[in-house]
Amino acid sequence: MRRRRRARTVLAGAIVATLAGAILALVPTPSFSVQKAMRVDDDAPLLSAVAAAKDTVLAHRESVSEFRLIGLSWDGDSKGDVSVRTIHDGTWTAWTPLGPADGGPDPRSREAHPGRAVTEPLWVNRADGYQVRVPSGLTRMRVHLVRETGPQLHISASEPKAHAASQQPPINSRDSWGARPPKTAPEYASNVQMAFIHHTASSNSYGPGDVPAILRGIQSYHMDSNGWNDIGYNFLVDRFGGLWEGRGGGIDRPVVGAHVLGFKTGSTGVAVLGDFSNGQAPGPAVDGAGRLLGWKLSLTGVDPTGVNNFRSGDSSSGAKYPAGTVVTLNNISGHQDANYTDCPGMLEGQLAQVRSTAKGWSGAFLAYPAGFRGGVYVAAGEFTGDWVSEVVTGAGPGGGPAVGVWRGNGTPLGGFYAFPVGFHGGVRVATGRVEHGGPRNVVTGAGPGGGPAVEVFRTDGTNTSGFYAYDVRFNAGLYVAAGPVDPLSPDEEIVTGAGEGGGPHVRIFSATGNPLGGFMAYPTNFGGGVRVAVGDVDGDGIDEIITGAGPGGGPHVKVFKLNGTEIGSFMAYDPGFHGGVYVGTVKSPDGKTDWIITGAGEGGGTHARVFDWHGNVGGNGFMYGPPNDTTGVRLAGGAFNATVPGQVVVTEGPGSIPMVGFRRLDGPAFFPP
Ligand SMILES: [Ca+2]
Ligand SMILES: [Ca+2]
Ligand SMILES: [Ca+2]
Repeated sequence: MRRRRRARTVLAGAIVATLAGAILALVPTPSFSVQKAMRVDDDAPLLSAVAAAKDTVLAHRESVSEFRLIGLSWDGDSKGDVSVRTIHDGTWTAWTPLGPADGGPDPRSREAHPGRAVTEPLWVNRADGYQVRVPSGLTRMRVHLVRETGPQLHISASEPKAHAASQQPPINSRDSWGARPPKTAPEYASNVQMAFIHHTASSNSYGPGDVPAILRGIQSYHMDSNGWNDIGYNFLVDRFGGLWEGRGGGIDRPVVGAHVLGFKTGSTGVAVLGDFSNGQAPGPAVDGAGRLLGWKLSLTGVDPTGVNNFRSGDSSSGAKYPAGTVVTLNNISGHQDANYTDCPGMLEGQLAQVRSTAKGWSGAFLAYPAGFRGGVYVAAGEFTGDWVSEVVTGAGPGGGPAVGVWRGNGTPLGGFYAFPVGFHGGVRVATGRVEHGGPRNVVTGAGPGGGPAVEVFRTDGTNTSGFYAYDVRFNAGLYVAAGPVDPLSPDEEIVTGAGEGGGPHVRIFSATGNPLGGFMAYPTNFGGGVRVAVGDVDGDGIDEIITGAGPGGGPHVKVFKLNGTEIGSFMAYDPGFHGGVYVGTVKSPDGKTDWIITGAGEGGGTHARVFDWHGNVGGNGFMYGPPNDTTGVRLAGGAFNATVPGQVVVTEGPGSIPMVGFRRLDGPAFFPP
């Protein structure tokens, strides 16, 4: 046995800094030019009959001061077809229909202004004339022209803000688009339970530098023409994937918007800038909406792929769901799911992708830079004396041997390299009180190419011991677990399982490498490797050793005593699944024993299951990722939040973002304080 000590670099700060930098790099920084405040001018044009179209009248104005956004209003209800075209430098645009502005505040709210119909605003970029076609007989028809006027704005094109230690994506603040303050203080709901996606009537060819002006134009129209308190949407997403704070009041608070009749309280409204009536929303915008909602919904523990029952508060005539109606809606829905509208156009068909992306970003925190796709190994243990578990992560293949120690809310407690910096085979992790008389340790095992090295650390990176678990030539990698499996020694033990390409050899050691036992967990010709966990599954006060077969072997889980006696054996998934199975343990609800938790290996869905040691199903289990996710899932049990029963920390395999999430045994996400 060999003992190795080397200088360890504490990485917590570096990991966080790299993380923030990687996220910020994803969004292009818009270029800003001279910008001015926006104002709505009301025009009352003369109307003339249209020869070719009965019951339609036309208004025509040219050589007016430049305007950037246009909309109409009249007394009474929305009726008939309204369309508009504009002229700039002598060139007319095509006719564009203007739908009713159906995303208003609830009829009885203080923002409602009944008695006047308003169309959606249309962003025209630059125009100096217009024609509108409207049904004849409209009373007090007005054309609203939003113009850049007034004082020049000093817009700070600063980098959008992101929280380094959570998955909050960078969001451009209201200052960055020159928002006007709301007329009165914002209203708040008790929480956010769902999200609605919208599109906006605007060109799909705007540049990044146009976005602040578009937002100011929409805000002016909503405040001055619609009479609302502020811009109606809580967030806006541009076609480049940039995220923008909409309605004021705090991006992480349940600000009541004015975006969907009957359901605005307790929902958040996200508008994608563009008209998707006849085409799909661009990929970066769909991705941006997903990343935004993965974070926003996570603040209240809402599953982005789930459904729930919502009660309409819409008492307006012609409501799709009259007040009091309970409607089952996706937690991320399109505007048209709640109101009579075509919004958000073909983006409605892309909402599955938004939900799926949101789910991927709905974990508690990123353990490594967002672009890292090597997968994350995970363990849990109590390091700080507060009875609340911490999380230990090990980077998967390709990522350098970086280990992180985290509070459940993503605050880093420690970080270090478990092996030489140039090693990229991945780091498997476990926790246990293995160091004689010492604190709880982090135990690491090298992935493929790292030799049979096991290392023992304290959370500050101090390397207290290390040894080779197998023959020095063994290079297939190994899995580790730690716990009190041998009652004859005062400290906890380290359990190793040979990796893919090795035999099914499980060994037990003291922290200094003193061998205490070993056995073959599967037939000796099985070369798929053995994942290991420990837990007292039979309640005798001594931990058993749980094994999960690696790839090629079927999802075979076994339970052993220290001396190799097999006391349990079952298939965790369909026997035809050969992607391997990860194992862990979690306290059973009565607290008397540990249950076995399993995660499907790579190639499988993110299916987590719960068993007792006989293989009886002990809980519902859950799918962690979206249905089409085949990265597999790794997990460890712990006590991360005193108010939540049966808790696991979850990560995914190669191909997924390096997110750490938390689930109850019956599936719902939760977020440690
Ligand atoms: Ca703790
Ligand atoms: Ca012991
Ligand atoms: Ca036991």
